[in-house]
Amino acid sequence: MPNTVFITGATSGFGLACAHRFAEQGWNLVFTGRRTERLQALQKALEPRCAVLPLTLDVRDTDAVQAAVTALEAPFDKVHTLINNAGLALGTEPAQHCDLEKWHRMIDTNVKGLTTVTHALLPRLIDNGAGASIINIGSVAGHWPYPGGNVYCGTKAFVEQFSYALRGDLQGTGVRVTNLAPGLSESEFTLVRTDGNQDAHDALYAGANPIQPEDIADTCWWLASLPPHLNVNALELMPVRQSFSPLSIHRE
Ligand code: NDP
Ligand code: 8X3
Repeated sequence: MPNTVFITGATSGFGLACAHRFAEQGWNLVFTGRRTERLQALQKALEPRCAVLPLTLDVRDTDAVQAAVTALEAPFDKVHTLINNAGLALGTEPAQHCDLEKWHRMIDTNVKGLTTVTHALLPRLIDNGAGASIINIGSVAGHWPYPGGNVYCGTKAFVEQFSYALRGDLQGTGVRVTNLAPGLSESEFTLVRTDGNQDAHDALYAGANPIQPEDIADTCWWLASLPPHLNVNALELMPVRQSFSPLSIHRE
């Protein structure tokens, strides 16, 4: 019986690429997102190759997440890998000019949504035992703060620390946990962050040879298919053209 992967946020970017990557390997797929038409298109593209279950789901809706996980039936009931990917950044303004509603939306999605999905799926992952994996999509923003990152950086720092603590709790169950922290990656991320500003998207990625969603999908596949005695605790990836900058000093 093929393994099952549960991917949140599979309507674009990393999650979509992961769906294709795991389908190529013949895994059963449960994939989620809010945009039903995109989930249906993905189902159509993958179905001949593997068993798929598209779920229109907002990870902020706790009841809906719990109900969807409770309702999982064979061949999707045993979940071998969870890719906690659904997430977003909203805005690049300094904290003092930010919209509180956007801050709350990031926390509700990146922190509460991710923990809700994890909580719901833990019993099934533990049931699977050795070799099961939780891959949490953190970010370089989780430990490299930058101006305008404010709450987004905070949510990804949560993902990192939650991943380590979860790993501690899961000691003895065989379930692995990884904080996968990508840097600059080309997806719909910047369009979402800037309210659909195509110029901002184009300017950010121009000439930077950024990470592509397929790179992250390959990495997730590598993590999920490692021998069951190995756990990658943390993995930070950047494009070669992205690096560090000096600390800033304000002088009077
Ligand atoms: P995309 O915007 O391309 O994809 C985001 C996905 O998350 C979409 O499928 C979207 O689906 C889903 N999503 C967002 N909000 C919700 C919600 N409330 N409920 C369910 N699904 C939701 O961006 P990326 O692929 O780049 O981002 C994926 C993850 O990677 C995010 O967690 C992001 O923070 C992280 N990341 C991104 C980096 C980058 O530079 N791009 C770098 C490091 C980390 P839908 O809108 O249909 O609900
Ligand atoms: C996305 C990467 O540097 O834009 O998580 O915050 S960054």
